[in-house]
Amino acid sequence: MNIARMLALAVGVALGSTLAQAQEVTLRSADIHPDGYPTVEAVKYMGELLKERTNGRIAIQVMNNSVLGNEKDTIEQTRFGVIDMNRVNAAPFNNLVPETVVLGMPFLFRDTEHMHHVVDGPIGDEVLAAFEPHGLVGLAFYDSGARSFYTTKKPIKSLADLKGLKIRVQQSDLWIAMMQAFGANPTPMPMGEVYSSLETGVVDGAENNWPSYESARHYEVAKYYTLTQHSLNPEILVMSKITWDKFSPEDQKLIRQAAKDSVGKMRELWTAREKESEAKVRAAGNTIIEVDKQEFRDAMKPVYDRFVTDPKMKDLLDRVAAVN
Ligand code: BDP
Repeated sequence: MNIARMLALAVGVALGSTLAQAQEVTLRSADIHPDGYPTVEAVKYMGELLKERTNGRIAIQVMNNSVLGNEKDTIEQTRFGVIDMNRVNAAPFNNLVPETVVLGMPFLFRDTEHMHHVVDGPIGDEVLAAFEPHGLVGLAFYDSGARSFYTTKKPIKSLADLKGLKIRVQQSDLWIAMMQAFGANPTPMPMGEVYSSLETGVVDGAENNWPSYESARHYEVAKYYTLTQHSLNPEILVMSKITWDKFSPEDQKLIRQAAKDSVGKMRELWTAREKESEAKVRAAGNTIIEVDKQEFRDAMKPVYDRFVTDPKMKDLLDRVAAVN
C-alpha cells in the first residue's frame, strides 16, 4: 500500500466514513448467460460507468456462465449477501416478490414500446421498490424480447399441438399455470438443464426468446420455433440489501444512476443480438412457424382469473393497460 492510499484510508476512518468510501470495492454480479450476451455486457458497461464516476473506488465483476449457480440458488445467495448483484429474468422472482408477476402475464404488453413505457415509469419503480422487504434492491429492468415455444419432435402449429407436451418452464407458479392453461405439461427446471433435457427427451420443448434459444444452443436440438410471443417478461438487475446498506447514500445514488444508465446500452445490444440470433437460427435451417395468436391468447383466461384476484393486482393491471 502506498503512503497516499494509507493516508486516504486513515482520513476515511477518522471521518467515520463507511468502509466502501475508504476502500476499493469490487461487486460480484451473477448471470447465467455466456460472454457477449447483452445482459452480461450491459452489467459490465454499468461497472465501467461506476468505476469512472467513483475514480476507481467501485467496480463490478460479472461472474457469468452460471459459475455462481442456477438462478434460484443465486437469488438466495444474493439475499444473504454472498453475491452482491444478480441479473435474472423476472420469472424466478415471482414467488418471492409477487409484484413481479404482473410483468410476465401472458400477452399483457402490446409491444416492446409499451413494455418500455411501463417499466420506465411509476409502475416500474413500484415493482423495483417491492424487492426491498425481501433482502434485495431492484436497480433496473433490461429487455428480454418475446418468448416463444420450441419443440424437438413436432412443430406447434396451433394451440391443439401443445396438448400433453412436456414443456420446460422457469421455476415460477405463474409459468406453471400458464403452461397448464396452454394444455401442456409443465416441467420446471433451471435453464442449465434444458439442453440435455431436450436432447434426451425428458421434455418435448421449452420456450424462450431468440437470443437464449440460440446462445444456449437449444436450437440445435429443438428445431421447430413457433412465434407465439406469449410474454415480454423483462430481466431485472438487483443488488443484495446487505451490500447496499454498506454504501453511503451518495454511493447508493451513483450505483442506481449507473444501473439506469446501462439500460439504453442494453436496449441497443438487445436489438442487435435478436437479429443476429434469428439470422443464425434461420441459417441453420430450423423451421420457423407463424401462428394465429388469438387462440393462444384466449386460452390464458384461467391464468388471469387465478392471478388477478386481489384489488392491488387488478389495479396494477389496469394501470399497465392505461399506459401508452
Ligand atoms: C432467459 C433469461 C434468463 C432465464 C432464462 C430461462 O435471460 O434469466 O433464466 O431465460 O428461461 O431469457 O430460464
